[in-house]
Amino acid sequence: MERTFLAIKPDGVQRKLVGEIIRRFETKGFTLVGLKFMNVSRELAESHYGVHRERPFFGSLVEFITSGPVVAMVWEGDGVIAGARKVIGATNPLTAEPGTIRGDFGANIGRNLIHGSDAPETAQSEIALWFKDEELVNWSPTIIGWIH
Ligand code: FUP
Repeated sequence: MERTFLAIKPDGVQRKLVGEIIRRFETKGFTLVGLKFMNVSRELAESHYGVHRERPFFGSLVEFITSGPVVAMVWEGDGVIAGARKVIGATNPLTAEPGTIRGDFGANIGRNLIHGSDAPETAQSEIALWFKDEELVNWSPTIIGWIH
């Protein structure tokens, strides 16, 4: 079963959107397998956004993600990597479709509420970066098998 890494960023936490955001993935039918509320070290932030190291916004991105606590999560489900990105919406909340998290609640590309892995390779490396194996819960809600 596919897994992805999602993180509610400091703006989502400060705006009290944690419950609303988690609800959207739950009601979609994805399964929560890892969750922690944490401050992000500069080292973790720089590794997580390493691909953007040369971009002009790298400094402010690291500053922002370390500015307050985040909700780090691992979710599981068929097609969850692309599916969660659909629920999240486009990177820029101003162009994100209504009905998506960023489209409904965001107004600024630098404050776009949530991160979601963009491909199987990044999902795997981000899960390993943010979570230890023993922090992930192997379980299935589909005992009677009607979702998947
Ligand atoms: P996404 O995968 O949608 O989170 O977007 P990216 O990986 O392309 O960008 C990572 C973060 O960098 C975004 F969440 C917001 C920030 N960013 C900017 O601040 N300015 C930009 O021009 C592009 C991205």
